[in-house]
Order: sequence, then C-alpha cells, then structure tokens
Amino acid sequence: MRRWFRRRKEEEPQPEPATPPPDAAAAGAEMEPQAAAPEEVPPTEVADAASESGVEAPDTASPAEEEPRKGLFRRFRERLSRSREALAGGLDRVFLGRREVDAEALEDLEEILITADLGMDTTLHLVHALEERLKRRELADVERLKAALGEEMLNLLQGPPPLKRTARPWVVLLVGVNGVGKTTTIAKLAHLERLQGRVPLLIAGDTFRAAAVEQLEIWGERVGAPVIKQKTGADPAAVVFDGLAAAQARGVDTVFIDTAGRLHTKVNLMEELKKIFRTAAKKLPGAPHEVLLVLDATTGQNALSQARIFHEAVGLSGIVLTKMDGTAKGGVALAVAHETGLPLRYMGLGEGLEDLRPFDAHAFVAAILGGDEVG
Ligand SMILES: Nc1nc2c(ncn2[C@@H]2O[C@H](COP(=O)(O)OP(=O)(O)OP(=O)(O)O)[C@@H](O)[C@H]2O)c(=O)[nH]1
Ligand SMILES: [Mg+2]
Repeated sequence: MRRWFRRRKEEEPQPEPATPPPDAAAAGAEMEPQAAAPEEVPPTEVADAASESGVEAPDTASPAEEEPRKGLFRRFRERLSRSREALAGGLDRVFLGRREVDAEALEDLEEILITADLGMDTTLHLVHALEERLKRRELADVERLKAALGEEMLNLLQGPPPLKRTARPWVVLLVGVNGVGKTTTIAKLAHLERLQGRVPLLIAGDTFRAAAVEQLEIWGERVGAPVIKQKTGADPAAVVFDGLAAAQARGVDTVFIDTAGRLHTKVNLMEELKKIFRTAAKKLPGAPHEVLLVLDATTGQNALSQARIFHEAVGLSGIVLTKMDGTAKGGVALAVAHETGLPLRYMGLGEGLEDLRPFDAHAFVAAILGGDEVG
C-alpha cells in the first residue's frame, strides 16, 4: 500500500476538515488489534515542569535556555533509548572496526532498519537514497553515513504544520483500536490545553465499556476539565451531540471526543465513528476539525493497516504514536509517516500527564540516531 495515503493527501489539499468518504470501508477484516509483543515498559516518572511539554530541537535554544532544553532533550532521548539502541547501536556494531562505507555496508544497514521496524518500503526508500549518495561518493565514512541517514529520515518526517484553529470550540475526535491509549492521550492533550491557558471539555463517546466513562472522569478531574457523559450503552452520537451543545453553552476552547476501540463487530465500529462524525458536523458545521488516530508503537507494522482502515472510514488529519517509551520499535514512526503521508502530531512517552510531546522531527531523529543534532 505504498503511498496509498500520500496520493489521497495530495488530492485533498490542507487545511481541510477531514471528511469521511460516503462509502467507507466496511472491510474491517484486519481490525483486531494484535496483541503487542509483551515488552517491558519501564516505570515512568512524571516530568516536573510545565514547560517540558514540548521538545524543541536542541539547536534552536538561546544560551539562556540551553541548559533546561538540554535536560529536556536528555529525558526525551532516555525514553527512546531502546529504539536508539536498535538503530544507532546496530549501526555502531556493524561498523565496529570497519572504515569504509560500501554496498555491503548498506546491505547491513538495510537489515538494521528492518529490525528496527521501519518496514520494507521505508527501509528500501532510505537505502536507495543512500546508494545514490554512495555513487556520488558522498559517504566517505560512518559519520557521513549517519548524517546522510538522518537527513533522509528528516525528509520522510517533514509534514505540514499543525492546522490553524479557525473555530471555537475547536473539536478533536480521537479514534483507534482498543488499548492504544486514546483516553490517556485525551487527558494529556487536555493537560496541554490547560498549560496554554485554554479551557478544554471532554466527551465520553466510549459508551461500550462500563469502566470507560469512569476512567475519563478520573482524568477529567485530575486535569480540571468537565466530562460530558451518558450511561453505558447510550448512543455515542447522542452523547457527542449533547457534549457539543454543552461546549457551546459553556464557551470552552477545545473539545476532545473519546471513542470506543472495540464494539461487538468490527464493521459497527467504523459505522459508529462515521455516525459520530456526521452528528458532530450537523451540530457544529466544520466539526470535528481534527481527527487524530492513536497508534500503539509497540504493535509495529500492524499500525499501518489500522491507519488505512480508519482513514478510509473517517478521514484522518494526523497521528498520535503512543508507548514510544520502552519499545525498540520506534522506527515504526518513519514507516507511518512515509507510508500514510499523514502528519505525526504527538508522541506518547509514558503514562503520566506530562508524557505527551508535540512531534518534533529533528529531536526525534537526533534521539534515535544517537547524536545531539541532525540537519
Ligand atoms: N508506557 C506508555 N503507556 C501508555 C502510553 N499511552 C497510554 N499508555 C497506557 O496504555 C494503556 C491503555 O490506555 P488507554 O488510554 O486506556 O487506551 P484506550 O485506547 O483508551 O483503550 P480502550 O478504551 O480500551 O479502547 C493504559 O495503561 C495507559 O496508561 C504511553 O505513551 N506510554
Ligand atoms: Mg479508552
């Protein structure tokens, strides 16, 4: 499905509210979330400063800001240490005692990239680009190779800037299969809103699971955001309708809609999401303004088929990649960006409220390739 999404994206220039195609795939056949490989997630500490919510590439800091930003970047790198070990560590091992970069070295690199979960398409794309550079004699040594790899990765990760808010309330719908981190991500996003002085409101659109509403309420209380809910089993679209009415009445800035990750059948989930979408648009023309797909990085390449199915159903505006901490599969971020053409918006780096970072391509590449600065 190489660049299947990219073509679609080119046809639909940004910024545009995501619009669900009339006949979205009822083909939810591959939707069952495959259990993530059991990976040990290290206990996460909650970041201690509000200003730590966004990672900046280290090279943009002024001298006065340099120290805290260095600390911030160090922490970011720490969380991505297993992915860095897979990529930068793999490279170092391949080039141990080897000076020259040749075709054989690029073959070894190919293996490393596949092992780090970049997937076949993205790996070949990167390796071909490096082969061209090798032909032009631009890869004299391992350091040049690393720098070139970093540049090519950055090219893959450059997406359009975040959508400009043109409405109030600004409505964000979160979708994704069960357990990927939708509800937790909503809490983290609401927290980011609060830090920026905005007023968020949460809508409990997951009425399928009894504990789902309760979980959102607990987060809402912690963050200081009202939660609009109905009882378990209620029609999620009706909850969304009520929630948007409440958001308008209260004059909040941002609305986050939580949705279920699993229903009785897979087709139902897509139909329900489409209904939520239509209802939101009916209540508030232009809403939802953003549709974010939450993907669990530990599921690796399975994330790609999820992205495809959800994009067909509701039209996605961006991706949130969660559980990047503690996994060696962080390279999947590159596959997702390359193969979907959708912008990566946020990265989940732990279970705490502060553990969500706006996606920063420079910081990410620097963190997984082991250097301090790239590009
Ligand atoms: N380590 C880590 N854990 C995370 C992250 N994001 C979410 N989690 C954990 O993943 C688990 C599932 O998160 P939820 O937010 O309940 O996922 P969900 O998508 O809402 O799940 P359903 O409501 O069942 O569809 C929780 O234990 C979260 O703490 C992350 O970035 N890192
Ligand atoms: Mg949930």
